[in-house]
Amino acid sequence: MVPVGQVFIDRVPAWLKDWAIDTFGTNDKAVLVAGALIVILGLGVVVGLLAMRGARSAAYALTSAIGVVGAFAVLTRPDPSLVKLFPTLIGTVVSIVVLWWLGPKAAPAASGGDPTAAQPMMAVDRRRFMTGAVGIGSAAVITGGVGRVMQQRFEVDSERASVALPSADSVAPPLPADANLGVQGISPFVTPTDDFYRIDTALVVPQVSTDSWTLRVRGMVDNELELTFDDLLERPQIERYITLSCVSNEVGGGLVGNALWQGVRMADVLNEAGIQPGATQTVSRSIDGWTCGSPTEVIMDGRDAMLAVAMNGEPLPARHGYPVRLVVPGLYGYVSATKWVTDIEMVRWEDYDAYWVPRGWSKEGPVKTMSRIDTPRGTGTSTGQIAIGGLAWAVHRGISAVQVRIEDGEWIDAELGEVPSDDTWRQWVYRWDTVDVEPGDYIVRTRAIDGDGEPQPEGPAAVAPNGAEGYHGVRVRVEPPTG
Ligand SMILES: Nc1nc2c(c(=O)[nH]1)N[C@H]1C(S)=C(S)[C@@H](COP(=O)(O)O)O[C@H]1N2
Ligand SMILES: [Mo]
Repeated sequence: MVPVGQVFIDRVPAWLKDWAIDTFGTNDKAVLVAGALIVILGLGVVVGLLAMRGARSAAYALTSAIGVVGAFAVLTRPDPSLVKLFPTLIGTVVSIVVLWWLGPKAAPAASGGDPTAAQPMMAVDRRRFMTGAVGIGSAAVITGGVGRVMQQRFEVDSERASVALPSADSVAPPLPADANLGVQGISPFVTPTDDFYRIDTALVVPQVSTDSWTLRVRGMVDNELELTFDDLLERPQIERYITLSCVSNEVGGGLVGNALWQGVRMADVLNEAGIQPGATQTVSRSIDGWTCGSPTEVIMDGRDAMLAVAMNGEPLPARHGYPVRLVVPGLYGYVSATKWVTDIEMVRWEDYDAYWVPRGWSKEGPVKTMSRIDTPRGTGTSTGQIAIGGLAWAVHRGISAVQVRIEDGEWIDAELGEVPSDDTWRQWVYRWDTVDVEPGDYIVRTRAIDGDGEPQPEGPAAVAPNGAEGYHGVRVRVEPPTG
């Protein structure tokens, strides 16, 4: 079922996927899994009905067809293996055995000459059918990967716990004292790993062991490289705070986070491979076949683009790309942040379009300047001094100012938190004194100005094809003063 779902994810038209993400948020995978279970159960019922109606060969044929589709889905995934075929094969065989088991017992009843016996025999058949359906359903669910996935997850988690990370040769600039302004409701400057958003096309988180992991660097290079995980750990390590954001993040949304990343500069590795002239695109591939294309110029321009092995001081969690992922400050994740990366190929810009490009997203994806209000949010009401605050980012250009506007008033500068570099988001707060403000509802908006003095685009623009634009606004209710 997982491979069938994955093939579905990779083939569905972009509009359907966007609709699913809009409707179900980042729970779209859970919905897909639930949907697939319902389809499997539905097919089970059809098979059962065919068997009950005496169309036994049709039941066998449908069961086998489902098996063939499942096997096809497994075999057309990247990295097919016999082990991955087992759940499908076992599921199909179990289903056929159940059908066969239902058969012989029903047969004597059906051949009995007494027509009045048909009613009770039918009831027995139903009971048997229910048992059979439950059997088929359980077999599908159990062999469908749940157990296998859990088991593998635990395997990589325990391996991850024993990875010894080298200390960084170039440590992150120290976190300024007021990177966090201490305002309740603003997301912390460093996003705790467990709260960090997750976006990828993988239905099941790939479990990649450091023992089997290698990174190939190939294509338009003078010397192909193949690095093991140990090779990577032996190289000079940098450690940097970098804000990562998703092109699908709506204005005011949460598909953005800031972490302390550790790893090896991509430029060091690519220089060692020797980039040939004209290799304007750096294509990276994940073990699950997902692909990503970044401008080589951006990766080589001196910024801290890295092959990351750690996040917030620990080996990457499986869901964030263990054992190695890319992080490139200033580019949206879909054009830079390949998780479970195993392959880098240098090609010409015009020679290749990565995963999201034929699906309607721009080939280039620089992060757009954005400011978000974290507090107040929702229906809270306030009196006196109201702290309006949040985060703003223009990754790699930096934030020089954040402004707030109440209704159609003037833009007022907010107070800014300090940052360790231009590659992170920045906290801000505006303390609105409402003592002389008429009680009522006010729309409060924010915008940022980047490090080059460019104001945030007013938009509005949708997330597709290259990132949302617009001023985030919230409604703030000012209450009459009490006492
Ligand atoms: N292998 C793989 N890497 C991937 C993706 C993916 O689908 N597969 N999605 C990218 C996108 S769109 C984003 S926004 C970031 C998100 O990284 P995170 O899940 O660690 O927050 O990962 C990027 N890397
Ligand atoms: Mo993304």
